[in-house]
Amino acid sequence: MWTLNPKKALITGITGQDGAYLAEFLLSKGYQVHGIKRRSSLFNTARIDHLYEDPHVENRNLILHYGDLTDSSSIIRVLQEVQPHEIYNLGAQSHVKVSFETPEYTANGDGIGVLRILEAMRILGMERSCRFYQASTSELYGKACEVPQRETTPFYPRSPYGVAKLYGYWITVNYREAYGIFACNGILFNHESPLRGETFVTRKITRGAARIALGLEEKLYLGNLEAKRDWGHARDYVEAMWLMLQQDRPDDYVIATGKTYTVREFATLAFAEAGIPLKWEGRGPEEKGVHAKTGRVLVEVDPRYFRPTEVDILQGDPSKAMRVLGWRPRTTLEELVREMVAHDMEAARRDLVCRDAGYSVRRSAEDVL
Ligand code: NDP
Ligand code: GDR
Repeated sequence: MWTLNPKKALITGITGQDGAYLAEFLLSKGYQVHGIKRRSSLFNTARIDHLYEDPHVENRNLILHYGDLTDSSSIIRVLQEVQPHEIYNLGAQSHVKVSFETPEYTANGDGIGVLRILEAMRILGMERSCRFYQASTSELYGKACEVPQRETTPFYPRSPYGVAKLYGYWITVNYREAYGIFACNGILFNHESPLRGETFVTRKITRGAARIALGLEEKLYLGNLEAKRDWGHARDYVEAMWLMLQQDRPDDYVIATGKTYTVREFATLAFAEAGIPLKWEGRGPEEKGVHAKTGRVLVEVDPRYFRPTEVDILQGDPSKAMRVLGWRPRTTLEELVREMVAHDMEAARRDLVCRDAGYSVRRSAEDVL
């Protein structure tokens, strides 16, 4: 619902998974939501198309601006034009494996990009009028020296992505201390949803399981099955971002479920949910997931998906966020898997109809993720 002088939020990365959930959440709270999107040769707003409003209509609540975190001038221009009360910096090259291929680009967007926004706030004299949220990450813990990880656990990032985000974390703390900006780091552990990018492991698995179940594909290739992650639902996590900016004092918070599972366990749940139960045979790179009844090989390990340096175990301790923000994770892993598999079964059914009608169906152009 549109009101006079609504609170204005600016989201970088609005076209991503979290941007879409956060935009929907803030709109439901009565915000006018502005988003920065990058120019792309294809439409890139699929995740927020349901929120889209005709640009010819006045008093819109969702407004998109072209910009890029690697381009200071665009950041300054959008901030000046919008004069937001809250900025959520979600934009990033967010794929850990890709960051090994594009380390400098990742450092520029994910590290210096944070500085560009904070400097823009200073240049425009917005230190007191605007609050800032930085999308920090459990990847900061990397080779963690304690489990579960909490706000006080030392950082030891294990990828160019993690190192770039380390800069983003500390520049946010520094601008809070140096200039009194209300700036918070949300140290979010992995969070997933049907909107998750298809090359992150959970979505790769739920999509793969659905397509194998319907006969669109034969097999799924994965990397390190031993990696353990603390997986929550993105819908729950965007609420924590907002809560951080509604407090009396700015601070940094771990957001996690407190539980951890291996990639193998996630795959077992997802394939069972898709109606093709798995059992595991062999060890290491020879390990295979076979159909529990027919013995057909459905999952194989391919070392090309291994990372040069891996993060073995992430498990967060969200007790500070629970105590101070009153936040709790609402979705169990089983519920998350069910929702993702149901979504991907539906998408696979659509592809099946197209294939049977003679249209070509895209498999996936990704071969190293
Ligand atoms: P996505 O990869 O789904 O979305 C990233 C968004 O950033 C997209 O909108 C993308 O645009 C945009 N983007 C990328 N590069 C730039 C750039 N140079 N300038 C402007 N925008 C850019 O990530 P998520 O939604 O999953 O994550 C949101 C944020 O939270 C990221 O910063 C991520 O690193 C961080 N994070 C995520 C976690 C998770 O488990 N999901 C956990 C902890 C932190 P386009 O659509 O054009 O590619
Ligand atoms: P992550 O997420 O690196 O934790 O970063 P991802 O889902 O890519 O990997 C999780 C774990 O699964 C292992 N793995 C595979 N990963 C991918 N992508 N593809 C595979 O085939 C595969 N097989 C095994 C990985 O090695 C890893 O251990 C995500 C991103 O959203 C970051 O932006 C965010 O900061 C962190 O979560 C918290």
